[in-house]
Amino acid sequence: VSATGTAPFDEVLAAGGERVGSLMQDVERQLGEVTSAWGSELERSAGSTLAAGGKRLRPLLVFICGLEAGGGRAEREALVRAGAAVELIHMATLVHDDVLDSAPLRRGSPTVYASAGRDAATATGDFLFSRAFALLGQSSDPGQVRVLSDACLALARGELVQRQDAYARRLSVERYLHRCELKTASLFSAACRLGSLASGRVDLETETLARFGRRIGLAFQLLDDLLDVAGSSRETGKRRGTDLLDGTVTLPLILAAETDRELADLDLRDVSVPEDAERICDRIAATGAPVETRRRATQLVSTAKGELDGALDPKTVGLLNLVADRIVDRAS
Ligand code: GRG
Repeated sequence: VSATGTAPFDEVLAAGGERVGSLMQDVERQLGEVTSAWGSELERSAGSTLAAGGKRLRPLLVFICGLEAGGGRAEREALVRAGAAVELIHMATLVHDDVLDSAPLRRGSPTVYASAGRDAATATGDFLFSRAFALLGQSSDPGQVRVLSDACLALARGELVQRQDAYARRLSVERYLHRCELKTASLFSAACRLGSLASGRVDLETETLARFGRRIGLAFQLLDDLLDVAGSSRETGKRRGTDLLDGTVTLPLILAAETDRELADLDLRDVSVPEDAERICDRIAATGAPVETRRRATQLVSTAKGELDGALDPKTVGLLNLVADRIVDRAS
């Protein structure tokens, strides 16, 4: 299993043509301005988070779902603000998540937590979060702010559910999926919804796009959890088994515990060093759980794609299908 970096989505970018490409460039500029205008201390902490890159998948979804928007300056600016706002929220959650997990590495580089400390990292996440809303607040549509704040509520709830379920001995698949919906699918769905709203699509299309985002977001999290168990550190930027060390129970472990007695009796509190976590990853990999996790993610993706057919213009459908396929490829 490998996570092949940003390259798969570069292909989507190329297929999106000049318009999507230039919107993505504008987002990078907008993200750069967010930190550079606010003092050297912050530029150092938040700037490093920005410089570490990332796939920029959520703004890409905003722009694909916003393809119908007019080409005028106001429409472009509204789309770029929405794309940057979604990415800023995503980055805020990563910075906060790394504080909560005391994580040393993110995207192959030291986390803000590791380089600047807990307090500075918490403040950096708060800053990124606030800038997202300041940007989106410039939009004339209060509905967009509501979409983003609903997604943020879901993200925070997802984190709380994850804390509540940490080290759980028996976690149901339903409870796990509920957490993934909240902590990941909600922001994918919001990205699609924001692009759709900015381009003035009718409600039916917006709902179709939001559902698509939710399904591929859920698949994305399942595969992300699979990569934590079965991905190579060279490609994920971190060691295998970090979730196990944090006490986070994910689908590969839940499914593996159905057939492996030792895993069923496992208490994650006893897993305290990376070597132990990697040994458990090997044990999970020896069951059918990774294949079943991938099967479920692939199923979600094909349902998501199936619902687009005939519901939207062919160009949007083609690009969204490509995003969906590349999400699956990332962990194959
Ligand atoms: C700041 C609103 C707010 C809430 C904080 C910490 C927290 C509550 C929520 C955690 C949410 C979280 C970290 C979900 C994981 C989502 C995920 C799969 C991240 C990885 O996304 P990629 O692979 O990252 O798109 P890159 O690095 O490519 O940008």
